[in-house]
Amino acid sequence: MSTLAYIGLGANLGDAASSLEQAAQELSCSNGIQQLTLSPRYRSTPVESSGPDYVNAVAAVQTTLSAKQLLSLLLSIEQQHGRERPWHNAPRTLDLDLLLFGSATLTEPDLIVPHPRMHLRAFVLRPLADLAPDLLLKQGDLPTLLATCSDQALSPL
Ligand code: PH2
Ligand code: MG
Ligand code: MG
Repeated sequence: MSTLAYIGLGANLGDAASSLEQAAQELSCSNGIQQLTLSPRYRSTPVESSGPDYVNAVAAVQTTLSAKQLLSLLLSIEQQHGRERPWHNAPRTLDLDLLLFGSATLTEPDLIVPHPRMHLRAFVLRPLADLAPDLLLKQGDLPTLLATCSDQALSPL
């Protein structure tokens, strides 16, 4: 069985734009990933975070992995890119967040899906809307949610 999942990509240390490209490439070549579409990339001001501007994008993947297996894969790719976690929301070389996994809702200590803050973040909603303009989240449609975070600076890269 194959599931359509959405993954948020972000980085604000090192060559963030190429880290995102490489991570998408690595993900698309991984076992259990059948298809990957990467959104356009955006530059965004840190939201409840610090350091340089971020580069953000979203990937849509078709996967035969379980949500847990996909999460492990994302963490291993972050590790390969030297991800460190010195404090909460610290600047990072690569962040890969599982946003949506089909229509699943999961509440586990290490994995909450849909991502609990995705509806509040323009750097997720904007690239997600590029891939899936008609997507409906529990909190509303993407244009309406985007309008509520129009104060978050975001520009096409
Ligand atoms: N990620 C965060 C916190 N804040 N801000 C921007 N602009 N982009 C991010 O990817 C981001 C953030 C937590 O993962
Ligand atoms: Mg994140
Ligand atoms: Mg993360």
